[in-house]
Amino acid sequence: AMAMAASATIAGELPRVVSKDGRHALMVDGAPYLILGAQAHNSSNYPKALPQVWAAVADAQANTLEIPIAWEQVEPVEGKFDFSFVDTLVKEARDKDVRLVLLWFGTWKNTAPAYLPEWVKFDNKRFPRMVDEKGKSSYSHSPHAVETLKADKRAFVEFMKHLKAIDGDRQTVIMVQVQNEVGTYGLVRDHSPAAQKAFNAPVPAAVLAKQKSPRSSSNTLGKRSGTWKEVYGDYADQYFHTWAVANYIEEIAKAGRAVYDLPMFVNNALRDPVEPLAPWKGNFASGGPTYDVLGIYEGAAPHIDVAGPDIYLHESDKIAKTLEQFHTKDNPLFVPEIGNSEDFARVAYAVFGQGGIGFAPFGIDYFAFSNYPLGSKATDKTMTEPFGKVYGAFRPMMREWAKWGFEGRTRGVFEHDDRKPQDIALNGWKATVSFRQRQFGDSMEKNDPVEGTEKPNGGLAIAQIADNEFIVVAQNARIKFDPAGRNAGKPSMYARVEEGQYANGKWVMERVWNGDQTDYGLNFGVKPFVLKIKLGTYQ
Ligand code: N0T
Repeated sequence: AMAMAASATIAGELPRVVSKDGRHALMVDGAPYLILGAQAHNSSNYPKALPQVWAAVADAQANTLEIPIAWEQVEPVEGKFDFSFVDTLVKEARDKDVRLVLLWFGTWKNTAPAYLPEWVKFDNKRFPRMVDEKGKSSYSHSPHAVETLKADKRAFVEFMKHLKAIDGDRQTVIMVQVQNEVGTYGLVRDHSPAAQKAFNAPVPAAVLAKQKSPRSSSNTLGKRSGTWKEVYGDYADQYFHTWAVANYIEEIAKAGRAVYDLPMFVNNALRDPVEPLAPWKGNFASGGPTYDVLGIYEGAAPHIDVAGPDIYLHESDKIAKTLEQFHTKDNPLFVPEIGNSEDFARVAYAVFGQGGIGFAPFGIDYFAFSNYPLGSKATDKTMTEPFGKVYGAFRPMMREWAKWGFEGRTRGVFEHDDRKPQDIALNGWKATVSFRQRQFGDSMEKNDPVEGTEKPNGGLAIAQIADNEFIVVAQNARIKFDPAGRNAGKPSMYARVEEGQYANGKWVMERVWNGDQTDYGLNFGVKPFVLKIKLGTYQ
């Protein structure tokens, strides 16, 4: 009955992000949905580019495509709108049975004004850029500029109106990203007269309610209300700029949702996730939704449901830390971008296992443009294949998985650079996940490493679907179970291990694993698959 309920969807219900007990779900057609995502390249928002995008999306087995819609493209002449690309895109997505997440490239794209229509780009009087203490222009537009906000908002509202008109009955488009990687490099905040005035005004109550002041020796004032400087000390410039950008985004998101109420999110070009927190010193884009200021976005931008990390850091400790930092009781874990090189594929197990709502490698697109060194050197099937393997295993049960995640039944790990085993605490059981193991035999042979495990590429996600029952999907990993908690100290063994898959909400068994296949733990090789495991204890 549980499985049936998971697949019972209601077409026509608007997608929304729901939260309960610190867990989150993206509801699509009335039921939790897992974004097995893929993001197209930055210049693939034209009809002629789409065939190469769809081919890559299909090979990656993605169920959702993230793709830009640029302000320059929809309003090339002020007040004249052209949504013909959106029409083509939505039609083709329906034909391919792929959902869409649209990325609004407006005032800021990677902090910069590159996607502004020409009539905005060069009219600094009407659409001013930020200025430093000496009045020198930054490259990046000011979040305090009334006319820029008005113009961006108008274009965005037209876009949302159009979406509602063509897709309001069907929701091919399930989410919208407002701007892309906002913030500013090289200048902590605007110093225009309007900005100065706001900087010396009291911090808005909505921000105070959500954003604590970091306690440190460099930040001694720490008042609970007052001006930005009084409340946030040495962090005031960054926090103020963050509020200004968040506020600008909120105005746009709110106006867009008033016309068509789709979930909306922002993405972040990360600051270093592991170095000790310190005031901005040119080391990241000030004003973006970095992990340390998610409270400002929550307070200032209630029409934004999620802030997601764009992960291009290859070090496993930094990736793990980032997943923690962007997963809070107020912020669902959603990875809107991650590099498209093979090493990132295993991170999907952690994101899906940790209750994340989605994951999307960047550059899943056969346009001959390599994203190396952020991502893969390859632009062909060798690039999409590692993601296709993972998505292929999750896809038939993505509705079940998303529901289990929302219920708090799932856990997930990815292999770290140290290759060490990782424990997973379950209800009544402890699982140990180890890597570089042979399928048959007990310990890793030092001089005989397992082929295909030269670099870390293991991952495992587990769902506890009953007291002693689990669904496990994994690659390049071994899992073993020991009794714990209510079962602690009892001898145990497998009651039954089935390989199979979900189909239309029902588990379909393909074979029972036993003998050599279970004697040394349950071993997953290079191709992911799904096991349903029942454990038992005796006296
Ligand atoms: C991303 C993408 C695209 C380890 C880069 C990443 C996308 C944007 N920016 O291909 O431009 O539109 O959101 C910034 C990565 C910063 C460097 C990290 C060093």
